[in-house]
Amino acid sequence: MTGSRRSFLLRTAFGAAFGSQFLLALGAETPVTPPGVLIVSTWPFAAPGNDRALQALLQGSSPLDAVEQGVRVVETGENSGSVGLGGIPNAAGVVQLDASIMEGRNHRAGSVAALEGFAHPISVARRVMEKTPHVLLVGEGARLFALREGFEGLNNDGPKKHAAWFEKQKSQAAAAGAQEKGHDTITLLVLSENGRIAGGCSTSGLANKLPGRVGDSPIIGGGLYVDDEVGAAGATGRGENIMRYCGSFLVVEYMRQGMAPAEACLKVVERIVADQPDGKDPQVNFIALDKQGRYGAAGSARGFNYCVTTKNDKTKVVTAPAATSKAIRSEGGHR
Ligand code: SD4
Repeated sequence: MTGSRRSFLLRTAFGAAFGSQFLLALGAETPVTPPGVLIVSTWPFAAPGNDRALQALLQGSSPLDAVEQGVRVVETGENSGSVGLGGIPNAAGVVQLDASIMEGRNHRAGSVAALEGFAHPISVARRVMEKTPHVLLVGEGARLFALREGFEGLNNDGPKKHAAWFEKQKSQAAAAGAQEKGHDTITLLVLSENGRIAGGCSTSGLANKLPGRVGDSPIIGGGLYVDDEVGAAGATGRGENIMRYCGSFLVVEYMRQGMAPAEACLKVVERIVADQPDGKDPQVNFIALDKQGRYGAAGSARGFNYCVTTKNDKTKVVTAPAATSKAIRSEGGHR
């Protein structure tokens, strides 16, 4: 069955059973009343970030400022998943953070990966975008750049812990693979009244990951993609299963072909699910908005909730539809 046919059937079935309110809750076809201000983000813990981003937009800030301010709130917030100060250590016991930021008007983007010793990787990512000719800085280079730019550092005992971990590995048969215990990412997308779009992403990634492991979040097109001509998309979940499909870029490209955000997210999730040889849940989730002010999301399993804010509505938590493919044997999200 094609994605659009499946989504048509889903819409018809849900519509008949629950009426149009439920369709709205799924972020289906209804655009926000123009002129649109729309903020969409991953997971309920992002709600304070949406509120901050809305406040910034209403005060006349750019979508890029709104994204940065919104993500920063979550990077310092309590119960913010594995974001910013809540970052979960890697196998060496060191927190390494990934983040990206992107503007849809001109496709400017900045990222940092495996950054140690800073609470706000989103701001360092923005500085990479604005102050360097590069898009992505990693590891020690990113850390030195952040220091040079005057960002306030946290206590960083990473080098000592890394050395101890690598020493220990030598006496063991093989380096341990990344053991996942829990992880969360904030991805926050903003559409402003004048139709400009921006997005940001921030996380420590997988718990107990190998030192130096980089997830999808700082990879433009993987964890985030923004294009004012179309819309924006972002991801959360197992980064390896997001970036090897260029997941967020693919969502935006499906929207460019005419799909609504909800349909485009589901289409990408279904493609990834169908490609898993072991039939296991790939743990991928996407959110998206388009320039008409529509939004949507989808997850490879049940349990993915996201936040939506408009100018007139308070931030609400919406449940994303899950993939329907038989390839998934277990359900329950990845948290
Ligand atoms: C990563 N995608 O580093 C991130 C983790 C995440 O919800 O989103 N968890 O793979």
